[in-house]
Amino acid sequence: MEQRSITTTIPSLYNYIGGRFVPAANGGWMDNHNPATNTVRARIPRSNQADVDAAIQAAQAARRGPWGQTSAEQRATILDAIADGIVARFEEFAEAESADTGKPLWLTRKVDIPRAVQNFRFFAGAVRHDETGMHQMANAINYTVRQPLGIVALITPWNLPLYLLTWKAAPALGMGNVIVAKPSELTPSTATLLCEVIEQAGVPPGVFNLLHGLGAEVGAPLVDHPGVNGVSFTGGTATGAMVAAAAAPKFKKLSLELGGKNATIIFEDCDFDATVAGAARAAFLNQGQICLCGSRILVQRSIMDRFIDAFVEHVRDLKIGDPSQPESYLGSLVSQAHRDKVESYIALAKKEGGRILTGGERPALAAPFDQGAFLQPTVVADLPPDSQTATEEIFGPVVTIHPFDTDEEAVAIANGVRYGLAASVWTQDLPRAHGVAAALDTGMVWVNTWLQRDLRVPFGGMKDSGVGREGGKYSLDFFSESRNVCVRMA
Ligand code: TXE
Repeated sequence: MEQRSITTTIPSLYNYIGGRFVPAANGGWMDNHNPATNTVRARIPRSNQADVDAAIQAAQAARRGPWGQTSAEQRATILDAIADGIVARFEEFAEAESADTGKPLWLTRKVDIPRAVQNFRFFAGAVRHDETGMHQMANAINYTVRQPLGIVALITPWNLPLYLLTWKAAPALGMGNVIVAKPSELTPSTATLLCEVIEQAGVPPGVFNLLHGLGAEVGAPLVDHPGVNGVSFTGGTATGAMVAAAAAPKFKKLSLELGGKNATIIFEDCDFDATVAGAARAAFLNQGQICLCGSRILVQRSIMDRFIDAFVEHVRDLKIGDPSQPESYLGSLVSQAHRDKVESYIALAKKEGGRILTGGERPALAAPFDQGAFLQPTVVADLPPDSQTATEEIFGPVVTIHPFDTDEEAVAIANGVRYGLAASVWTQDLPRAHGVAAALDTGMVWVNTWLQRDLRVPFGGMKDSGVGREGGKYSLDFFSESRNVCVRMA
């Protein structure tokens, strides 16, 4: 029986285990805040090991049930039904995502929620059209079959909550796995709504389970649980290292999408106005809280002064404030604690000799947003490219600008960090673009564009930005085990 009784005036969100919405076994709760107003908007279960055990038990039962007998076509039909279910409640999802994160409502309407829908539709198609190999020998044939990986743990962050959860859940379900998902404790709402949609789309109980709570109390025991066969994690690099340390000795399949310190490389022959706008979008979309954000802008010295003037003017025009207003390009950061962290980097930048060209302060906003975690888009110049500010992931609306003279110098600065997620190159010289793209130690390179996504392409990073690739067939590979069968013919 559903346990949905509300005992306080604050709405309660629940775990979803074995098809039932339930509180944490120990009865613990924690608050969920709207960071734009610093008010409590809901409470969530503060789950722990006991809830992980219950979710894994439910998942194991579901694995043995009818889900294990479904065809790819049946699962693809369910993915399409989930997409339809999100569309039917689009506005509810968009508003919940904006309230949990503080990001503008126009952004959740334009990017977060449409992309979640697209994830399910895309992987429905990918699963329908998936092919496996056949390798013929003189006297035998080999054929490859896929089977589900089993029970997969999906651990996701707060910056693109539904977008990233569905990026993993869609291919995991499509390949026939059962799931225990753990969204960020800061952004629990859309994941909970997704459980309702998934249930209505006909996913059997126990196939998709959701646990709320803190990383250390529920994420860590989930990764560690012997019943979990694979872990797909997106989050900070330090957390990713802990996840890898727990999962590797148990030989769990692991996909890690971690942090970035991505370079926007601007050459003197770029299309100037488009580049200024592109660099600003790459720096400040989602308040700079995207692992792909271009947080270091490298500019060829011959156009440095012109670029800085135009860029700073562009950034000063970006409006910040009430996330429900369409003119607010930036909303609030995800939490007061995260704003404190970002502000500590602005202080560090000054200490390291940086010059704040614009921003650096909290904006003056009317109530209730004066209580929110807002921070002006901030541009810093004059820092050495190897300074701490210019090499560590800040994950907020702060960008540093650095000059370079030659292509080789640009590549050396771009590669001179521990991360290797993405870069963008802005030039009208195609051979130069190809040459620079080839020399960059990053999993993704955009040329004259940024965050232009085709869901078929490999997504992931090099160096400390992660292990493995997701997207298209890479996701289908991750969420399955391939078995080769060799049949002797004569
Ligand atoms: O993320 P965490 P945090 C970066 C960004 C940010 C920093 C820290 O620089 O400032 O990471 O952010 C769960 N075992 N990115 O602390 O902790 C946690 O509950 C298992 C980049 O908010 O990495 C959440 O569900 N799980 C990034 C998820 O991990 C654990 C997006 C991610 O949280 C765990 C977010 C543990 N021991 C932050 N500890 C990106 N790549 O896009 C925590 N979690």
